Amino acid sequence: MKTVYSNILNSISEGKKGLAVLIDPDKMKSEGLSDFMKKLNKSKANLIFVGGSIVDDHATEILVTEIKTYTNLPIVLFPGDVTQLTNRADAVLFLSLISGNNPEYLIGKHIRAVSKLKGSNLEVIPTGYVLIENGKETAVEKVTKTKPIPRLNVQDIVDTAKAGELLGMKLIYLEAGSGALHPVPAEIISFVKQELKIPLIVGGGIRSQHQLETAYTNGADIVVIGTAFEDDVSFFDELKK
Ligand code: 1GP
Repeated sequence: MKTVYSNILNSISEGKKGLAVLIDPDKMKSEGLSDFMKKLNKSKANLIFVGGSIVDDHATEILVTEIKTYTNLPIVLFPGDVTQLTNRADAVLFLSLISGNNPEYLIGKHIRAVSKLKGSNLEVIPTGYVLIENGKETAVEKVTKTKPIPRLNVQDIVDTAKAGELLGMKLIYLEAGSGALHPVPAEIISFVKQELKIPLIVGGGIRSQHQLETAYTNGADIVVIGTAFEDDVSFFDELKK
């Protein structure tokens, strides 16, 4: 059953905020997964994103299969490349990097994904991915060879997100980048949210309960956190159910 997107919409209509834990197959070691998942299961997290900028072939499939043995939470691929697609997950964010001008990440990789998605049960969720400057160069920037939108260019960011919605995307993801020095500023989240009718995801550099709440109160429907949990698994304790 392809229910990930409809569940996101239902949660929003019930006034519930989402928390997605991002697990990078390149960084998560198999021996640490059991403890990590125990903590995750006791936390408020309601989605698991799996992906990274640079991931070995098959590492995603192996990790997703292992994660499934610990949880029933939906597993959503957040792929940096076509090689990360696996049928074992529930859904995939079909990301188009609309803040950049690299055709490979706007449409190129998507074309190559089609043959892999044919006959697959993955729920495909078209997502406009908007990279915002955070104070340092991030992996996304290096890998995609695109520049983030400067954080002071608020109108550009708002218009980019809105253009994604008008193109028919079902989610907008405002990304400061993994391990960002500064998360997406509150006012940017707020201005983007005011323009959008589709759900808004915010991620990158969120390391505290306060930053999480700030993103929520300014309009994020789902917040994505990866690095803070990787660095210190006890952060889950602050976000218990
Ligand atoms: C990165 O938005 C995600 O793509 C999460 O970022 O690792 O900084 O939490 P962090």
